[in-house]
Amino acid sequence: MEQTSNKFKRTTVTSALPYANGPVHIGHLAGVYIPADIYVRYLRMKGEDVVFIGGSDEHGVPITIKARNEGISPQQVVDKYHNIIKKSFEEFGISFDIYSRTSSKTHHETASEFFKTLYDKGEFIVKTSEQLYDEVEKQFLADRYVTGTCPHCNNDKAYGDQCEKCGTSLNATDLINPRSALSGNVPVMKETKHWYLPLDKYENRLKQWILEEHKEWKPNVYGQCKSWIDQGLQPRAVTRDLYWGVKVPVEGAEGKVLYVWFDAPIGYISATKEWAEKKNSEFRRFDSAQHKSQNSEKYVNWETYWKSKDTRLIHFIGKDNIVFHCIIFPAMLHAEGSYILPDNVPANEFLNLEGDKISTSRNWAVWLHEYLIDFKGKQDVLRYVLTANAPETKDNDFTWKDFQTKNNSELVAILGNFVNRSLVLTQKYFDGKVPELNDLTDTDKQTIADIAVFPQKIASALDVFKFREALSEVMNLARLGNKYLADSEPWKLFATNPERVKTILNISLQICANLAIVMEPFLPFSSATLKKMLQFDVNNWAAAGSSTILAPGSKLNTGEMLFEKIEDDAIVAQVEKLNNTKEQNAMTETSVAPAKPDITYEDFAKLDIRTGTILTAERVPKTDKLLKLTVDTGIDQRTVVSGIAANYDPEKIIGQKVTILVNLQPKMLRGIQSQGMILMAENSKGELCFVQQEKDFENGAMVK
Ligand code: B3M
Ligand code: ZN
Repeated sequence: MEQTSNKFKRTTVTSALPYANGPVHIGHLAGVYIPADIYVRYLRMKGEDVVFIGGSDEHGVPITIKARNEGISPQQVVDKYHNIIKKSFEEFGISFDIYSRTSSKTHHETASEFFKTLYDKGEFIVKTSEQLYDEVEKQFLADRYVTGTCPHCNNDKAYGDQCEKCGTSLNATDLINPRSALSGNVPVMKETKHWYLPLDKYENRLKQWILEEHKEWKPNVYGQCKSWIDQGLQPRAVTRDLYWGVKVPVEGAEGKVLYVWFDAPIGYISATKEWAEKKNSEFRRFDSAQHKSQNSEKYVNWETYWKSKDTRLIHFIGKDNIVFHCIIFPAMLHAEGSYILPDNVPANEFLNLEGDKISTSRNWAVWLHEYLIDFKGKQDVLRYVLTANAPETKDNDFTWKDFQTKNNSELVAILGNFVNRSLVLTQKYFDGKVPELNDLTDTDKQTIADIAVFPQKIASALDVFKFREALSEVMNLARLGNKYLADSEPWKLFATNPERVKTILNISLQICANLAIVMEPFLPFSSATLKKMLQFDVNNWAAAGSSTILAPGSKLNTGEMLFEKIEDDAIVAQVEKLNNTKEQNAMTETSVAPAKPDITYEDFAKLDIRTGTILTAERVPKTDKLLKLTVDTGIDQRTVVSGIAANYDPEKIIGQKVTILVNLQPKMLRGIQSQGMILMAENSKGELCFVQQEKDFENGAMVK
């Protein structure tokens, strides 16, 4: 058995436990589950000892709120979504060794014991504080149970922990006009007692461990950790006044449960226990059926996967979970004392959808279970697009147009086309049998040498969690195949030199076999189809790189296609679905448009915005909306076509002070060249107003 490195004998891979208050969407897949699955499949192909843990996060306030809104119990909510999520992961080929859930008995026991251990060791501090309380419902209000007006954007439906309009995180006490989401009553302040994990006490250890010993972590992860640590760590409450969750197992804690972020990561441990139990009971059943003694070697012990120094622990998560996995959970494990800490936490940034933040509550998402129906059998297309576009170093955008392009011009035109040509030609010339290899030309030799280096190139990228790069190398191997075929033109040679064609097709088919192996972690369904076409069954990374995988004379299975073109109507249907969502949201949402994804300062600094004055204005003939303006920008006097005619009469805005973007690429509008854009504010009713200056500055002053 090969080893990860000298230091490690096995790997425990966890993927964030999705909240069971909604289905899984493409953001989850791109950020967490696809990279985790690629990584695990790759390790398995290398023969490594790896366990892949997943499960539903079934506690927390959002679940109780959903239950209340729908008039069902929290258990009914989590049952419903756990089943949808689990089934869609299975169909999508996320190859968990176990997909568990935090409402399981094992989990309740495990989380409870964990708390008890820390409690008995005296690791917690107890504090009494004042929290918002609903006197009608006789209940303390978690932040999510308080709504009110956001002090930043005036959204009157902000939650006590966050405003979903402007994205600011809040404390319930920040809200203007706070109300209980339960009764609508104004809450009062009341004393309550909670247990805190003193993160400050572990600060030095965490600092040393992350900032000194894990400089290799991804910059986005390392940077977030550093900023948390630099700000100084504070004790964190790990209990809540709530009825839904793992009961706090000590005296004087009636009516309290463990904070969901305390119990959820312990869910990884509980799931590992369940996996080991299940595996061992299968072994036991097998051994007793065979009348064998219970051979200890193959039996697994969950503790090895969490406590052995030669185990490597890796958490796949999204960026909003970094602090919990890099600071709080490690602090818990450290305080407990017998656990290893994660070796790496390759967190991803966010994936946006058609330019907007993905949002479960606003239904702005591509849901996995729906995709699996709308694009039946096309799991690998989504796996491909989300990996090629993975938000590894920055937020990225998913668009349906790009999905179609990546399928049609990459999967179909490069990978599928190469495989198809190799098989069709072999069918045509050699009755679908792998031809033998004859004398090699220099090009053949070079191609064989090139094939040999791909597995290592792909592996080096995977080893450092660069999944996009690894996938692009897989495609480069297909490109190599296409180029080899195109350059050697076997179709022109067959009449005069069939022996030469045998060699060319043998090498092409060996490239196909190599592709079938190295694409398995990324595109497991297509890899299986390709192996069936090539009639071989090797799932071993070490076999890749060879140019003698397929034996001459062996029969191929033609007639199948790896990928098919996606037509416009399928894409139009998806875009329409999103447009419907947008319309529905516009009807229910008040005033403010949702926040756009973050940009960098560099992005902003590219804009050259100036103060200016409108010198002339006239209607553009045959349009309702357009005015042709001459604007003095301080730099020059120029023509700008502006869509404000519905709101402003041309005569009335001559002399108007404006703010103008001057370095927008000129554009022809109704035969007039427009140079720049006047900045306008638009409210929810579609009314416009000028963005004005408070003082009368000269034209050309820069807006920064
Ligand atoms: N359920 C948050 C999330 O889905 C949370 C992750 C738990 S991982 C232990 O983003
Ligand atoms: Zn806000």
